Amino acid sequence: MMVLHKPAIEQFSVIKTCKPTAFFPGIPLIDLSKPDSNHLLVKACEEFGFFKVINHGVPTEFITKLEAQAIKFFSLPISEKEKAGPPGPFSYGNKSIGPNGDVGWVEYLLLTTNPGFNYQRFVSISGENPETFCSALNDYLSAVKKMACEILELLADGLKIQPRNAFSKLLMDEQSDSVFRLNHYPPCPELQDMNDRNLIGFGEHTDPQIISVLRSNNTSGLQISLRDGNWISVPPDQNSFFINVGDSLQVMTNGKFKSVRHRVLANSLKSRVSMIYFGGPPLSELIAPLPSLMEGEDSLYKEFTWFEYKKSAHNSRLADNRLGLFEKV
Ligand code: GA4
Repeated sequence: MMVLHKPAIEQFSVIKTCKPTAFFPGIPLIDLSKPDSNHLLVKACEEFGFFKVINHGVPTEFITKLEAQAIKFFSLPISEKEKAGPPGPFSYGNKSIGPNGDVGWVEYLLLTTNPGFNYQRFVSISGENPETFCSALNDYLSAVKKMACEILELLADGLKIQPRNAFSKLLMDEQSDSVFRLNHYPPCPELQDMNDRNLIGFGEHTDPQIISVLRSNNTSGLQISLRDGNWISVPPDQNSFFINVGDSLQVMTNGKFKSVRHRVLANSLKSRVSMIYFGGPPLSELIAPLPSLMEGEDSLYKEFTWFEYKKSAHNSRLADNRLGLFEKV
């Protein structure tokens, strides 16, 4: 019998073509230590739904420690990593994203950040003392959540919303339904011979939550879609955080802020490792425009709880316009 040895990439079903774009120089850069940052944040959320923050207050040590743990985990043999669970909510996943057939050139760990969640099942397999992983995770998550809340409070100031914790209290709530994701995009050497073609690491989508805080190593790949629909490449910066407006914040601002469509392309030579905190509200929270932002206008959206939105999101494909179902016609 003849055996065909196709290169792995050709067997892989997610190759898409698109022209590579040069790094975009115009990503809003917000210095959180500056007094005018609230207005710049509002402008960035209106124009891009995306920005980069510096002077963020998250200790470098917390970032490097967790990244080292993540790299260690992803370096394990696949059989070991798979012990962290089949793809599904809150476990290890490889190539398969979400429950509806989406795939990408990525492997990941997806964890809930709810208090009391037992991380041991995921981390005890790294051969390391699970306490090391857990404490790195907890240190990182509390610092990043604090920064996310600071940003949401500055946004409330910039929008003249009272009380200033109108958004941040949803992340601070004990019942906050937030998620944390560690992504590893392995290098794909075959890409070097494929002019003008790219491999999708994580397909285009918007994040359903309120706000997402992303940190990656110095490997490129992240792209965002501008209002005109053009895709631009975000220059990597391992010392900064990138912030995404999520669908829920779009609704709470009655469309004043737009959630950003983004995706990640695989790199031919370097591994990309990213860590993303998705700040979400409690499941029972009604997601609706804040009255002070309505200025006599009607809500653009039907009323729904975060539970309802999340359920609907989990029935959707990654690239779907999830908010479309909740827009008033
Ligand atoms: C996109 C943002 C987060 O990564 C995520 C993703 C979730 C998943 O991986 O399970 C989803 C996706 C994300 C939205 C649509 C559904 C659900 C995959 C998917 C196809 C964890 C989230 O909250 O929503």
